[in-house]
Amino acid sequence: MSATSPTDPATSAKAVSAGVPSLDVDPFSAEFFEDPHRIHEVLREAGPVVWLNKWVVFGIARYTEVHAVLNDPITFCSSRGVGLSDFAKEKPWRPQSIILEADPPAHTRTRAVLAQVLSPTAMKGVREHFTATAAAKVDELLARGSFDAVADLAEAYPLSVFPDAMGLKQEGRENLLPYASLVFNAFGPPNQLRQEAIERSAPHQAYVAAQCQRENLAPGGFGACVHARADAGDITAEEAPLLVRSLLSAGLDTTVNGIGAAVYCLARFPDQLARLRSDPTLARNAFEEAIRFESPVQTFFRTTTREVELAGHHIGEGEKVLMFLGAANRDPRRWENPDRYDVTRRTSGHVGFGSGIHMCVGQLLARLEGEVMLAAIARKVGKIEITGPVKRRYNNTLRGLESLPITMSPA
Ligand code: OVV
Repeated sequence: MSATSPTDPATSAKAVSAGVPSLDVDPFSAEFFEDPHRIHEVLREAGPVVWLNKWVVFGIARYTEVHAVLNDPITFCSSRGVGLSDFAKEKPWRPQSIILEADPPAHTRTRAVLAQVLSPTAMKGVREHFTATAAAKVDELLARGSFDAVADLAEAYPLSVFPDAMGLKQEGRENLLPYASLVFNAFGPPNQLRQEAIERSAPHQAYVAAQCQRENLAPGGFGACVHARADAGDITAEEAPLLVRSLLSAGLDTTVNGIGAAVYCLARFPDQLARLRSDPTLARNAFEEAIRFESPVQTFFRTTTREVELAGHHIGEGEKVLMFLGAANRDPRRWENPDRYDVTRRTSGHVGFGSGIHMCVGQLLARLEGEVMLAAIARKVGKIEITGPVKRRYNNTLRGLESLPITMSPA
């Protein structure tokens, strides 16, 4: 694959005028999903800003620029969508998210509501149950010995705690992962992954829309908590179901892929499992490092609201900028030995949860799930061995596995 190449003059004019190197790589292709790291390096080395011919957008893969764009949300807005599609030019595939796809001041109010629903105090209320459920899951899996770490652990554990914590009824929960997969595929370009997901989306969308209604959310759950904020006057009764929808969109598949990343790391780096076992208090940092190392959320876009200089390059108004979070999280300009999974690394500053005003509002819930699962593994598991073919799952935004056959032996 060539790093740079002559390009179609119609699509490259903006890049040429910006003096930006243009590349033909497709970051939403199976080839890229199978091995993003080599091409991430090509993207970083080509320059601080690149032009991606395939999708006619700017790209940034270095830590400094990704961090800068995330922290200038007025210039690099979210309200025109954080996928490839520009909502100023195309109708969104579903009603726009009122938190993810919003800018200040509208965003400030909805963000405050979800931040309160997912606050440290709210985490205290579920921590004990999440911890006991993780311990029981690891005991069950140790008794089985050999299993699929994706279906039986990375999916099974969040599915055993998150839908209950939301207050969802039992019926229809099989729609949750397909719906989330659809949402994250839909941020990508109009490739087969996105188009097929949207074609099959009607039953999943109908399920989620119904579960967002107040009467379908059990008292005490996160869903009911969102609706309670409408009573308090913080949001309108019409906004509450849309914020519940954000929790159902972003709250499950992300932690599935985060926990999956952590188990895959511990399986590949036995010395790091040994270090974690020697000090289970490292569990929370071991999870954070897995988020940096694998970056379960690989990419988001922003749209420029004005002409802007980025690393000396001119970008016009209304341009999509693709941020490679996974590449920034392994940028050797920022990280020492970036390709090493190190449970004792100082992980702060990684952009796996984003940065700035849109930084993951559910990060405490994600970290709680990751920490208690890795703490249970640290205390109970002696060895993790990969025992069969590792299969990757393809998604336009999420990085993770379809299958990870492992054998876990007790400590
Ligand atoms: C962070 C995220 C991902 C997907 C969906 C949403 C948010 C939402 O607000 O719906």
